[in-house]
Amino acid sequence: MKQQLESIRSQAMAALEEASTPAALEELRVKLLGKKGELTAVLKQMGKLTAEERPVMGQLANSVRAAIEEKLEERKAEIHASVLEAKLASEAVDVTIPGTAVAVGHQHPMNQVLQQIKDVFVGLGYQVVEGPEVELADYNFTRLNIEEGHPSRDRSDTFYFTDDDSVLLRTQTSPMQIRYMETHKPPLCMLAPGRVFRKDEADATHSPMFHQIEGLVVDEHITMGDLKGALITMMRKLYGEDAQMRFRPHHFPFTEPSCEMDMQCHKCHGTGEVNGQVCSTCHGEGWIELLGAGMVHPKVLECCGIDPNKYTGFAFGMGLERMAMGRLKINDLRLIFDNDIRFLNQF
Ligand code: 2NM
Repeated sequence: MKQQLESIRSQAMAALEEASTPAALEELRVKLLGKKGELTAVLKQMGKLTAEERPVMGQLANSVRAAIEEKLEERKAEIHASVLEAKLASEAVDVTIPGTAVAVGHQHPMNQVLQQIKDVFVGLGYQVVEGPEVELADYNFTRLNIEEGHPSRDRSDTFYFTDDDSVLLRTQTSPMQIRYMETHKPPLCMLAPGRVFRKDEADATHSPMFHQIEGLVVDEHITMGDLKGALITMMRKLYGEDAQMRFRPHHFPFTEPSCEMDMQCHKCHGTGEVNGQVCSTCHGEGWIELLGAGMVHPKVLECCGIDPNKYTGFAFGMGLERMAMGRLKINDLRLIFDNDIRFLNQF
C-alpha cells in the first residue's frame, strides 16, 4: 500500500508538471482526488490493514493528498500566468508602426470664394441670411417692381410649380431682401447668398442652377457713394488694394438709378492687349463685368412698409460662379459642377 501511495504521488507530480491547460489540470484533479479517483480507491483498502499500520498509512495518504493539492495550486497559478502572458503577447500593439494615412479633403472652390465674400461683408457689419428656394412669384417678381408680362417671368425662363404661375424656383436671391425688409426696421444691412434657378441650357457660361450673393443696406441718407464704397471695399479685399473699378449706368426694375460694376482686367491692366495679342482674360475689353447694383426703387421700399421719403437704400447682386471663375482663373463653368477630384484638387 505504501508503494501504491508513493507511486500515485510520483506519477501525479509528473503528470501535473506535464499538464499545460486549465482543462488538463481539472481532468487530473478528478482522476487523482475525485470520489472515483486513484487516492480514494487506495483509501478504500484501509480496512484490510492492521491497527498499527492504519494510522501510518493514513498519515502517508494525507501527505500524498496534501502534496497533490499543493502541486495542483502551484500549476494552476503557473498556467494562469502563462495563458495571460500569451494573451498579452498576441494582443500587443506596436505603437511605433506608422499609421494608415487618411486623405484629408478641403473646401470646394465655390465655398472658398463664398466664405471670402461673406467674411468681407460680415466685417462691414452685414448680417448673412438664407431663405427658401421655392418662392412665391409675389416675392420673386411683383414686389421687386417686375411687372406682369416682363420677359423674366416667362415660362421659358422660370421654373414654375403651379399652373397659375404663383409658386416657382427663385430666379434670384432678391426675394430674401423683400422678406428681410418686411420683418425688420431700418437701419438694415444684410447679405443673401444662395442657389437660384433659371431655364438655361448648360454651356461654358450658363447653368440652370447657379449661385447669387445679393446685398441690401437701408437707412436714412444712404447714397450711391455708400454703394460704391461697399463694393470697392469688397473688390480690394478680394483682389488686392490696387484693383480698379468702374461704374456704368444700367437698368433694373427694382433699382433707380441702376448701374453695373466692372473691374479693370488684372491681366492687361485695361489695355486689352498682352504682348501685342488680344488679352485672353477680358477678350480685349480691358474691363470685366462683375455685378449689378443700384438705389432701391421707392416702390420696392413702399411695398415692404418702409417710408421712401424717410429712408433710402442700395442693393447689389453678383453671380458667385462668375466671381469664382475670375478669382480662380477657371474658364468653363461646367468644371465647377462636375466635381472631378482632379479639378478640385487644384484649389
Ligand atoms: C441686382 C442688381 C441690382 C437687388 C435689389 C434688391 C431689392 F430687393 F432690395 F430691391 N435686391 N437685390 C439688386 C439690385 C440685385 O442683381 C444683379
